[in-house]
Amino acid sequence: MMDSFIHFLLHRFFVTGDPMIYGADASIALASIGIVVVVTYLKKWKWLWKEWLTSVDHKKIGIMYIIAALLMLFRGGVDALMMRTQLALPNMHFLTSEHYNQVFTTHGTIMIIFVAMPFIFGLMNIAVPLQIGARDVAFPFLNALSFWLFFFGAMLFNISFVIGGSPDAGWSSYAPYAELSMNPGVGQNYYLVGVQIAGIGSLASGINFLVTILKMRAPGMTLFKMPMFTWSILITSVIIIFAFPAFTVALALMSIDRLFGAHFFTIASGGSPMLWANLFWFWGHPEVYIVLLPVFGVFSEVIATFSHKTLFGYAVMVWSMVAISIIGFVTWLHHFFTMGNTAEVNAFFSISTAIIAIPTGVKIFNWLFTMNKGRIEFSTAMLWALAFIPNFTIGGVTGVMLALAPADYQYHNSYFLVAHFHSVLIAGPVFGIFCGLYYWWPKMFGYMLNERQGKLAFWVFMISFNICFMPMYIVGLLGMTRRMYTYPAGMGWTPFNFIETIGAFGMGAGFLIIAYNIVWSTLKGKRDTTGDPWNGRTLEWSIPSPAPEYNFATIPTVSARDAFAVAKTQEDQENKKERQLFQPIHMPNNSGIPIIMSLFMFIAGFGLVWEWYWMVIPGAIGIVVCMIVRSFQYNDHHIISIEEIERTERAAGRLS
Ligand code: HEM
Ligand SMILES: [Cu+2]
Repeated sequence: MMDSFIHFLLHRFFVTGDPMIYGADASIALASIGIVVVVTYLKKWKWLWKEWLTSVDHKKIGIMYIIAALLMLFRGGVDALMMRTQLALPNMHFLTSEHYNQVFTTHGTIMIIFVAMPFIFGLMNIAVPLQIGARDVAFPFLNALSFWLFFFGAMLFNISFVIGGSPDAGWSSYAPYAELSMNPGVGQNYYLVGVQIAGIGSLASGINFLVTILKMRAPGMTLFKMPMFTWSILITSVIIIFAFPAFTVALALMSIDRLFGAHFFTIASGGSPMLWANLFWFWGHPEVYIVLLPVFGVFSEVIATFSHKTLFGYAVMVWSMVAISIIGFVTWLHHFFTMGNTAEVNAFFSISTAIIAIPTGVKIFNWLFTMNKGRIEFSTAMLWALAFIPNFTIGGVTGVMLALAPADYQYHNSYFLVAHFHSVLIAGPVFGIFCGLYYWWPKMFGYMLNERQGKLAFWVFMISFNICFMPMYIVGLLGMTRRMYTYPAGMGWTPFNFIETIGAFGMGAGFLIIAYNIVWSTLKGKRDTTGDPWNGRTLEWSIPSPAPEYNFATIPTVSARDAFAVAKTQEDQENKKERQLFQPIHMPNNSGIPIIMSLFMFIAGFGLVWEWYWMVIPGAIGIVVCMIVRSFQYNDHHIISIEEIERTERAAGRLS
């Protein structure tokens, strides 16, 4: 009994045998102990619980998303560097083939679902309510629940590499590779359950932000007076609501296959692996726009602000995003042109994919015209936005090349594809996220990130990005395929691979400079006392930095686009400094239920992964109990008095 238990622990439960895993075990243990010791020493547990872990404030939730995403970016980046080390030279023995499969799977999944998504959710949490003159999102409690579901989903996915083993069927998790017969063990279960839990949170966020933007705008802010970032989030929310259910269903069906012996995606008993491919990409392609449209919004704000001009072609920008979101739902099949569709079907999806380039190109011209004759200020945020344009265009053009179905038979699953999707995913979401971070950082924390360090990080990262990915296009055309753990010498690939690895480590260095910049600026950064460090155009810059709990002491009335830019010129003319009339403000109470309920989700999820139903049942009961408790909480608001508002506004220099 005891023997078999120990055997289970050493051979199935803990991942053993690899020195890198022991290193990871030790660093996870040390980091956890370190955090507990520091928080206990500083007596900060209560503060952490009351101010952060139970917060329903969109600004704090946004910050927590961004911290989590930065940590996940570190993990995904370490995965990337491990792959690039293995591929630097032919016949390397740094990773085994099994380990390499796990690393590209966790890298892809983490980068898309646990890095790009939470960064986007972070930025939208921080900026959208402030841009529309609201005091919070429509459903603050649900917003906290979304965050914690994302967080515990990510944790569940991440522990796989020390407990039980990582998934290894690729981020796209195709059947039959991902099915039980070919993929025994718990790794793939971690993918299915971890991503599912996070996905429920994402779907809830989509609903939350759709309602927030439709119902909570300040008086006078019609849809066509909204800032472009808010527009991008409105459209993204609609895409989330239509796309995520397909993924939810696909993950659930594959879980049923693996855990309960069904055959939805296996040929046995009449299942179909193509059903997985279709459901996955029906979510997966729109997902690309879910992480891309928001950064189009960020770039629009940043380019207008630092060109000191209003955005060129506002309505065209909006309609092109609407077009992208609709066409984005009829292109999914371009991910499997080579999997046996008829020529007619391939032709349809080839054309629809190429058509998407039109509205995207239109937006590029709008940004260029916005800068035309503008007084351009080369801040760090603006540099990221400027670099996005050429780098992203390269990804767009190579995407159109891949969209040509007959040609795709040549490029498909080669490094040309790997280079293409990193061109769009890095020059788009990653540049956009860094751009948004430098832009909104003062609004989030009340101090600026150092601009000199920021520019250094920008140049290091941007140049290294090109060193890393440009050779991949060539080596792909020379025949090197993706998901290949090693290659022989004499293929003509070695110099390209070596250069790519140098670029990858350069990108790692760029990221470390950003991390350094964050730490340095937290200690010594310039304070933003004005609330408007960039001479901003939208409402978030009209309130103090960081914004008070209630955001707006009085809800603004909006009469034009670029509401704050317009208000600033009028104030100058009339020079009015009249005393504002405050009203008491209702704000939602903090709640421990989102984090506790998500923890139960984690417990139930862990039980499902291991098929331990004695663990699933208490987890499920806990979830239901949380729901019942919540439904009896009638008094979930508190009131901020006029005196307190006056005190806060005076401290921020807004009242004399
Ligand atoms: C330092 C930056 C990065 C480097 C050096 C890098 C490198 C790589 C490499 C070497 C592969 C595996 C190629 C293969 O064997 O098939 C890969 C796959 C992938 N990467 Fe990255 N990557 C980086 C950043 C990103 C980012 C930011 C994203 C998304 C936002 C991303 C998404 C993906 C995806 C989805 C895959 C496919 C995984 C699969 O085949 O299942 N990567 N990356
Ligand atoms: Cu696609």
